[in-house]
Amino acid sequence: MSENKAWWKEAVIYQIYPRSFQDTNGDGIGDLKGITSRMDYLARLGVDVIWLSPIYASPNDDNGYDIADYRAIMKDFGTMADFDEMLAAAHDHGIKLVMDLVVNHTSDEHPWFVESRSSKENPKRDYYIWRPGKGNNPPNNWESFFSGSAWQLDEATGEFYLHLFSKKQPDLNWENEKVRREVYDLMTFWCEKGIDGFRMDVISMISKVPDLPDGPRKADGYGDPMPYVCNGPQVHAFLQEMNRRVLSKYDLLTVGETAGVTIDEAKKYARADGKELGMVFQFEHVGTDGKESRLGKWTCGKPDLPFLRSILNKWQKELAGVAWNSLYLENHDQPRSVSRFGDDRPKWRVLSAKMLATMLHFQQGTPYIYQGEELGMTNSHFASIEDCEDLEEINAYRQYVEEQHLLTAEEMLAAIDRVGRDNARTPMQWSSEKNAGFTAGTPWLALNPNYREINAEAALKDPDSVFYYYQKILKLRKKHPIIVYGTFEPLLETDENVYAYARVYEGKRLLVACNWRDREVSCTLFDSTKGETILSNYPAHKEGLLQPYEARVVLEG
Ligand code: TEU
Ligand code: CA
Repeated sequence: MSENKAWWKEAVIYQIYPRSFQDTNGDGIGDLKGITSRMDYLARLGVDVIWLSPIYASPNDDNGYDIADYRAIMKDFGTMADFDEMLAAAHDHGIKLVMDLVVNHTSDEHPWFVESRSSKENPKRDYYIWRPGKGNNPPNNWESFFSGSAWQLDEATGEFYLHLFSKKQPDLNWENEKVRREVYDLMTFWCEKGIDGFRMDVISMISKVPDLPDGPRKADGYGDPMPYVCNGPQVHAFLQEMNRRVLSKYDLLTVGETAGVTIDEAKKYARADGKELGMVFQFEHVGTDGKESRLGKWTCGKPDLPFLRSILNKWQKELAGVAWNSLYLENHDQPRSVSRFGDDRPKWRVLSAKMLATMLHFQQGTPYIYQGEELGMTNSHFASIEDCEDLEEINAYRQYVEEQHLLTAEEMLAAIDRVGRDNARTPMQWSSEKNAGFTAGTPWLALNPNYREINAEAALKDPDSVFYYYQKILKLRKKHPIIVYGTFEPLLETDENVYAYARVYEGKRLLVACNWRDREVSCTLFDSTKGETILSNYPAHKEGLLQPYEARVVLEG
C-alpha cells in the first residue's frame, strides 16, 4: 500500500449542527458563543477537528443550507467577531475548524439570484439554470429531493429555474465561468481567515448533463434526476480547477458530500494524488434500511447486518491504497445510529452505542462523530407533523399523505420517527436541568424528553459512559498508527451476527469483533489469541462466544 500520511487521515472530526448545540442568549437557537463555551468539552473528548454545518447569512428555509451571503454570519448565530473568537478558541484548544461549503445552490434571497430572476438580459441571468417550460409544464419531469417538481416557474420572465432541493434553493450554473470564479473567491476569503478545510455540500451534483433529459419514472409519477445530475460530465474538471485555484494553496481537510457516488467515482474525487478532494462521504451504507423501497426513505425497513457489512467492507477493500474513506454513521441528515443500527432500549443503549463506535472507528478512514453520538443520543418521537421542523419531512408529508394519498398519516409519522432528519436535530443534551442546559428560552425544536437520563453531565460522572468510551477510542488512535494506516482484512464475512475484521501494519495485527445481537452468539475469534485487549465494552471475555452487543479489540504482535 502506498502510505500517504496526512494529518486529516489521523484526525477525528466532530460535526456541530450550530442551531442545536448551545444557546447563550435565550432565543432558543444555538449560537457561535455557545460553541466557544463548549470548547473544553470537545477538547476533553479528544476530537481534532470541528466541522460546522453552515453558519452563513440565510433565511433558514433549510436551516442554513440556503445561503444568502457567503461572507456574513447568520444573525441568529452571532457576528463575525463571534466567529473570530470561536476560531481562535478552537485553535487554542488544538482543534481545527472545517466549514460547510454549499455551492450547488444558493438561497433565492442571495443577491445573485435576485438579479438573475429580474430579467432575461440581466448579466447574472446565466448564474442559474433557466429554461422555458413545455407549454405550462416544467422543462422536464425531475422531482426535487424535497418533493414536487424540481422546476419553479418565475412570473417575472415566464421561465422556470432548476432547484434540486427546495424552491428557495436555486441551483447555480457551474458551466458559467463567472460562477466558478465567485465560488473560488469566497473560498479564498474563508481560507485567508485561517479555517482548516471544507465539507462540500452535494458537490457531486454541480455538473448536470447539458440537455437535462427526463429521468426514470418513480412510484409517485415524477422522474428521478439522479442519473443526470450526479457525477456529471464536468464534475471532475470543476473540482480540479477548484483545487488548482484554491485548495492547493492551503493545507486543508476536504470532504465531498457525494450523494450517488460509486466506488469508481470515489476513486476520482478522492484521488490519492490530491488533485481533487481528500475524501468523500458515500451514501450506500445509510441506504441499507430495506433494499427495496417504493417511496425512498419513507417506506424503508430495518437495516440488516450482512447487507450493511457487505457495503462497508467493499468500500474498505476497493479504496485501499487508491483513495481515502470517511467513516460515519450519523450526521444532521440521518437518524440516530443507536436507534437505527443498534438498540436504544435502556437495557442495551450504552452497550450497543459502544459496539457501533467500535465497528466504525477501527476501519480505515477518517471517522466523524455527530454531536450527541458520543452520548448515545437516540431518535425522538414526533406525534404530529406540527411537531416537525425539517422541510424534507414536511414537504414529503404534504405530497405523499395530503396530495397523493400514497401513505397514511400514521405511516408517514412512523417513517419520520424512524428516519426523519429532525431526529438528529433535537437540541444537544447537556444536563438534566431545564431544557437540558441547551437554552434558557424555548428551544426551536423540542428536546428529546430522555435528556433527563441521557446527557453530558451524567456521562462525565460515569466512568462507563459512552462518552468515556469514545474518549478512549480517540486516545488509542493517537497511540497506535495501525488504527489509521493498517490495511483492512474482512473476517467472518458470512456470519449472521458478528461483524469482524483485522487490521495489519508493521508486523502487528488488530482483531476487531462486534456482536450485533441482544443475545450471546458463538465466536471463537479470540480463543487462541495471545494479544492484548485494548478496548471492550465488557469487563471480561468469555471463551467461544460474544456477550450481547459485545465489542472487542485485540492487538497482536
Ligand atoms: O444533503 C444532500 C443530500 O444528499 C440530501 O438529499 C440528503 O440525502 C437528504 O437530506 C437525506 O434525507 C445536503 C445537506 O446535508 C442537507 O442538510 C441539505 O438539506 C441538502 O444538502 C441541501 O443543501
Ligand atoms: Ca441563541
